[in-house]
Amino acid sequence: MPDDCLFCRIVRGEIPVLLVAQNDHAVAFRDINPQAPVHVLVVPRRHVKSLAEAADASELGAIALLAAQVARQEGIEQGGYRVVMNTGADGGQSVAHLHMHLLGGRPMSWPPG
Ligand code: DGP
Repeated sequence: MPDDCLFCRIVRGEIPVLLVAQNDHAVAFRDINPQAPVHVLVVPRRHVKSLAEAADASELGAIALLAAQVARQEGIEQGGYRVVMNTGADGGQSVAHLHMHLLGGRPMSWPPG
């Protein structure tokens, strides 16, 4: 739990966010720079740098299930949505604390940029 990790600080409540949901393993809050009508980040409470360093299947499962719960809460389950885990430099990861993007509320294109 590095003192200077942005998402650790958010998990500890040191930086205000629009909280959407939480469980024992993960916290969901609105992205500061939304790329879709619904854009929520789901992060583990525990510091994990990225998916490449993840080793706890129940923690990863909790993140994915919280994203699905938020999709239901936000009313985008029926229309569909996208989850993304940018990982490392080529993956476009800018915050070094594992996070899942939940994006929805509009049609998504493929391939991503
Ligand atoms: P990524 O590029 O995949 O590492 O995504 C990081 C996301 O984090 C990016 O979409 C913007 C978001 N973000 C960065 N700083 C903050 C912040 O202080 N608050 C919130 N709510 N989101 C942030």
